[in-house]
Amino acid sequence: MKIRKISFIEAKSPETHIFSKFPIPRLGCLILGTILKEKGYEVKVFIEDFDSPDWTFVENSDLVCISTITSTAFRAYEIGDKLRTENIPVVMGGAHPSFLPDESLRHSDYVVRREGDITLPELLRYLESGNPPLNSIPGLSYNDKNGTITIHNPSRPLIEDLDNLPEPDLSLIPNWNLLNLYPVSTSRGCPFDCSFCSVIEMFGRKYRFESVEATLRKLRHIASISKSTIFFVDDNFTANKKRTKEILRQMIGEGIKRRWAAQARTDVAEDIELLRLMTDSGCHTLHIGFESINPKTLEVYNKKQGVEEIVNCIKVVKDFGIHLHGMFVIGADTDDLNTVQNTVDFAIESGIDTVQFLMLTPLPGTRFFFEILNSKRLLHTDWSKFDGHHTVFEPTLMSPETLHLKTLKAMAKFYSWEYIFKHLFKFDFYTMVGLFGKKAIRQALKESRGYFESIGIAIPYVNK
Ligand code: B12
Ligand code: SF4
Repeated sequence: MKIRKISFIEAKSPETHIFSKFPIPRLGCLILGTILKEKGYEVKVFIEDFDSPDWTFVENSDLVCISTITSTAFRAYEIGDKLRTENIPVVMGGAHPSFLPDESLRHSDYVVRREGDITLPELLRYLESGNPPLNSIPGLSYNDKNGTITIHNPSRPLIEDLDNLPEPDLSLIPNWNLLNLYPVSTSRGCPFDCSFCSVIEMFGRKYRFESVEATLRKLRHIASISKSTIFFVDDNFTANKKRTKEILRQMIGEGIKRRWAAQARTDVAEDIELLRLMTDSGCHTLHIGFESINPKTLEVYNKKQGVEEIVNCIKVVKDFGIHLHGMFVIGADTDDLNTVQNTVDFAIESGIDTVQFLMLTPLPGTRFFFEILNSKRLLHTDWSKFDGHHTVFEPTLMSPETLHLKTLKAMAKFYSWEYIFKHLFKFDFYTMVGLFGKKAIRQALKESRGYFESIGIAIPYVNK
């Protein structure tokens, strides 16, 4: 089979989330698209959250590659089903197909499990020349010729040297320069092991990072082509502080002073030199998974961080003038109604700039998923609701409706009019997040009754 044109689609969720208005592509489609472009294919990447795909290009492609997480899986399947009726081969990858490949294979021809950087080019070689044979490609799942037996080839070891990967070419996305945030990845994996997180199963607990020089090469290039805020999508940008400091020192030294944001843990507050370098190099916001202010829940999550560290982190980071986006996950078996209320009161009092109160979600591939499955507490498998904004399992100390409504109301309490007015004079990206957050929560509250009715739970009332 001759392959020339390839489309990548990052499927979108039918539901809105706090960042819906400010889409950031995941880097999967972009890295894979760049690898294939460098091999001479004509590639386009469509991020549905950002813009609707050019269906003429897609339907004239020789191969369509779809990336999906759990909440976007049904949309990915809808696209896969449609294209396969047009006899276009479909490959799926990402966090959801990696853990439920049998399900994804009902809507695609091939599933690439976990990292696709080597597996996908090998699959292309097979499709074009029959070599290497399908059964020798690690990390690949597919159905046999009759479509009766599903074959899962052994897993592929994770990539050792990230420096061998190309810089993702954002221009593969039509109108890419309209994106507010420019995603950059400098590492993969996370040394921690939180019970609800799928990153470790996907990318491993070994923290793999590219060399300082490779990161700097990317940053120099980005600085020359885009003015957008850089968002380091690494799960923990400061897991190796010595390396992070070196990157920041060089950014400052070379004058690559850009506004940037990153994900980190509370331990950033223990390193004043690091925080100083962050401020001096343009750090605007740190996204930190505080997860809970209930000490028992932090233990259940295996977060390896205490409430004192959270309190200290907020104070120290804010003293450095860095904005904080705090992420909290509510609904552990140790959480009750008071936890929800205490969490929002804490977030307001502590001065965190923006928050996400996510409902604990059993994501396929995680320890928590198996725990909920085995204890038969999963309410349904409508994956579109596995987005942290819906309760999809039976909590222990609250009803599902209580967890759902009270968490949404906690978000509404945080993004109050008082909050909006306080931030209005800045009118920056985070004011916009606040404004949009308020609107999205109101909508989510409105839809709550319909959601619970659809799963056979009647809720008596939903007030504003
Ligand atoms: C940046 C980010 C965001 C951004 C942008 C999200 C977006 N466009 O979806 C923001 C902050 C908005 C966000 C929001 C959410 N996120 Co988020 N996010 C990430 C993060 C940190 C980095 C993504 C990234 O670029 N990774 C690096 C690239 C290289 O990895 P990749 O895209 O997965 O691609 C590799 C493989 O998966 C595979 N692959 C991927 N696609 C394909 C396709 C084909 C055809 C092939 C062959 C291979 C392949 O090959 C790639 C290269 O090796 C990940 C964690 C992580 N480490 O991935 C979480 C992560 C993706 N998010 C997650 C979640 C749950 C969410 C939310 C639902 C909740 C929330 N946190 O608010 C929302 C939903 C957003 C939506 N799309 O609807 C989960 C998803 C797990 C799951 N099973 O669903 C993750 C894995 C984090 C976690 N803790 O578990 N997120
Ligand atoms: S939640 Fe964060 S710290 Fe915990 S395992 Fe996942 S990426 Fe690592």
